[in-house]
Amino acid sequence: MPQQTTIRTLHTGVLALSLATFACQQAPSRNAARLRLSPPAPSAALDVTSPPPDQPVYATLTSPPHVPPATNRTRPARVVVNLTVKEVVQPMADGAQYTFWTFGGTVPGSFIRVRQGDLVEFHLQNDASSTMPHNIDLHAVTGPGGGAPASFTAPGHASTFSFKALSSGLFVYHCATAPVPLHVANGMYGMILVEPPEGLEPVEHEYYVMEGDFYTKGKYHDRGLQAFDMQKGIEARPTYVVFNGAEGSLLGDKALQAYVGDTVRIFFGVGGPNLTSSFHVIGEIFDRVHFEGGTAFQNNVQTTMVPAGGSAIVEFKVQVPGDYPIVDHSLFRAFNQGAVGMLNVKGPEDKLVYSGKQADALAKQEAAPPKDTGAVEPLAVSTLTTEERMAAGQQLFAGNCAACHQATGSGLPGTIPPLAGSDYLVKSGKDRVLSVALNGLTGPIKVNGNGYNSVMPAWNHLSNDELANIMTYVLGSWGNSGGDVSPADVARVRQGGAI
Ligand code: HEC
Ligand SMILES: [Cu+2]
Repeated sequence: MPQQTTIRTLHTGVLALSLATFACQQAPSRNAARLRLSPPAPSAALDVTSPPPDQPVYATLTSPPHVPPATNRTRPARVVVNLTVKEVVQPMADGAQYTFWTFGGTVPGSFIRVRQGDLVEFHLQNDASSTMPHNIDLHAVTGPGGGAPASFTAPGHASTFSFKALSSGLFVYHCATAPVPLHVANGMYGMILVEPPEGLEPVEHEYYVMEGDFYTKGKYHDRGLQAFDMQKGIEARPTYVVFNGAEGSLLGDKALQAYVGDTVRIFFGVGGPNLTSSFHVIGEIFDRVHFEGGTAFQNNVQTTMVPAGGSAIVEFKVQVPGDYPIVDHSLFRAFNQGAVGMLNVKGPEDKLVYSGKQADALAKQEAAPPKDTGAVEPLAVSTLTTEERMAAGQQLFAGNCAACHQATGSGLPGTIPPLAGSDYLVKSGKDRVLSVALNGLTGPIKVNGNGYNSVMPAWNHLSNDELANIMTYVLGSWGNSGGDVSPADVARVRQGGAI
């Protein structure tokens, strides 16, 4: 149960920290080291007439975030692709499942890699357990429907068609069976890379990431199997916006990895069905972006826009170790709908490229009066025990409060009051403490004999449940007096306004 909050906490925590750091720090001379001096190799003449060689090549397909190895071929070949459509129940977020329709069992579907001029022999199988017919429209195909009419396949059947990969580029594929947006909204998309004849420049890491918007009857983080919501889809009001088919698919031990000095190439696509992504890696600059997945590229890009059914190839060298959140820079999607992943860079520091924090002093600040947004949530029936509240609260505290009050509750001398053993907590009582958390706090206060005069932000965007968990954790930790805070307590204080 406490698991439920982990990812959200992770988001808010890592993002808040990274964004703050990102906003405050300058990284001089960043670009200097990044100019690519070598122009891309010239395109070889396209050979569309040579007959396919006798021996077919069987395409290696990979699940996200992995990418098949380079084709390393100097001639076109007949490439056989075997792809099976499967309808599967998988997590959308901690505690929330969804019935995804997939190409190859994953969202996005298996990555396909061929070479310009290849003759691709495509075998689309629809698993016998499927409830629907499906097909495939590959944007790499020149021909009606991108292969859709030729590949319409009932459950338990298989279809075959062939196409010549005439143009190089990174192309989205998707199901185009009616109702098309429903099939796409259920996860039926993936990508095919058509390499130029000279191949792509070798890099240390290639990754496969796609963003998609999902529409469920339940709210974000509602638990259990979630049903598709057609109306939300039509109105483009997604419940989830995620990378690689699930919140957290690129977090924790699933974060993308690189080492200082490596070049990372991300094959990034947007399945949609509705949204355009503002693709960004916090703390990095894309050295090179093949925008829209095409041949031309642009250097030194902060955020690249990728349309639904479109792609981009982004490349960047990593110089500084640390965590780099991968986001849709339409930030509510990153903070509140799941669109955040992580690139973890290991290796030695380079303090000339990035110093880290060099000083921290209190700046004079006009304190804004706390505002009450008047948001009132319906009362959820709470089923958590105090232990579960404590565990969930610890995660939420780490993501929301620990940046200032510290994980140990010690605060920071002179600027942030302690929550550990705070006499202020004892004197104030539950409602007043909840009011502080909901509405924030400004002006001089005394905690354990020490004066503080700073600004504590309001946390009224957190749910009653989340605040109840946090305050139960605060009251029950670090030698504090204990006490169970319920969502109903939070709702009461929220409705009553600041006290
Ligand atoms: C941006 C820094 C910051 C964050 C984040 C923050 N606080 Fe505070 N908090 C403060 C400051 C500063 C004060 C003292 C305000 C003043 O001087 O009037 C304070 C005061 C408090 C107090 C009352 C004083 C005490 O020590 O008992 C409580 C309770 C409290 N915070 C709880 C929380 C909780 C719970 C969270 C997370 C939901 C949180 N704070 C997040 C900065 C922060
Ligand atoms: Cu389909």
